[in-house]
Amino acid sequence: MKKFAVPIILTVIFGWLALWFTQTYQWFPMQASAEAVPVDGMILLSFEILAVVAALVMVFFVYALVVFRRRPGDTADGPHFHSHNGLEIAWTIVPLIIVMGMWWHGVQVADSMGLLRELPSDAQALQINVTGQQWAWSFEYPKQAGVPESFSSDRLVLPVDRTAVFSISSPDVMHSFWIPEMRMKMDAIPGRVNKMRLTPNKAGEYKVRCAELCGTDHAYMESPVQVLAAEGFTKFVADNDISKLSPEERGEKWAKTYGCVGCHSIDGKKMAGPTWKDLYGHEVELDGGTKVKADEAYLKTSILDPNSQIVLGFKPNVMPKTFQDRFTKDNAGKSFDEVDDLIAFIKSAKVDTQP
Ligand code: HEC
Ligand SMILES: [Cu+2]
Repeated sequence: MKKFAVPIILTVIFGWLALWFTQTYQWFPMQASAEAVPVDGMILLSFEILAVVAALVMVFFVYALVVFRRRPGDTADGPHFHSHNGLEIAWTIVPLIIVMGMWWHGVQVADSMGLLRELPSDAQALQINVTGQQWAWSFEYPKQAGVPESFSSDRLVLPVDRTAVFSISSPDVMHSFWIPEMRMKMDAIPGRVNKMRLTPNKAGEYKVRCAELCGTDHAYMESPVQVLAAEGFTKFVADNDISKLSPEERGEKWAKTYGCVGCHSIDGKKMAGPTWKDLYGHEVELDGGTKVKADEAYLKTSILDPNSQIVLGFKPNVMPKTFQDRFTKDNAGKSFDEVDDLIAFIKSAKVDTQP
């Protein structure tokens, strides 16, 4: 036993140092949701266990390298050892128990967040439909307590301390909905709706990011998140009352909520799609050489049937072909036409008068 005294003392010292570092270092961004606490607890617990295991392995490893190194002139074989059954059983059973414990803890946390089975629905919870598409997020607030009329937004605004249930989907490829400060992350998968619940508990400004590589502009696929006190949220709902907007203002809103702005600029910048600046009333050169005038009819066809005319220098099948369906589905019983509104907005992206 005496020959193990030094490595054991070293292990205790280094294990303690590693543990101290793990607990002192700021690993995480701020905690802005109730879920952040158990998530961080789980990560920290595994870091702590890893710190102790790393100290144990590294100390014995370095100790053996140094103390049992071959001395000059020593050409003999080392002494022969037999394995030690007690030790082997111990280092199989102990890690097994630790890993099973971590697994059970993880299962409990996942279940408490409603990831393993559908939780009983919470009447107070705010329901929000999230769409991730190439390369923008949009948020639809269906009619419910506190939301007299459904509306959509390119910003995610949440009341503080009220649970929000997100129904997340995608019309094109896989994306992943993630607000780092709130920890939880959920994939947006075409053809299905994934649910995630979060209770933001700190007012402030955050960002939704896309955490699943989804094409050219994946890195820019982020949207602002605002967590507001209850009055601020009520005001946000009132500001989104569509009946108060002009067609042009509505068009700007659609361009954001339907993610057009992820591919089209109004300031001349070339993105995945052509800019809308100076588009209306001007000639557009199409793939194949024909020229057409960008009048209302042309814009309408471009929006509803994007593949019918491809602008020179751009690719077909980039612009989604699903807008017609989404407009009808989202705004049933509406008194406006999204396409007319969008055209009004595109028309407003005129030449600026600067020299
Ligand atoms: C994923 C990227 C993407 C999104 C999102 C997108 N578009 Fe496009 N759009 C394109 C591309 C690429 C083209 C050029 C190829 C073509 O003509 O189809 C285009 C072409 C157009 C044109 C013709 C432009 C011109 O210069 O002649 C219009 C108008 C248009 N889009 C409107 C919209 C509207 C309105 C939306 C939102 C409801 C939208 N787009 C969403 C990529 C996109
Ligand atoms: Cu994405």
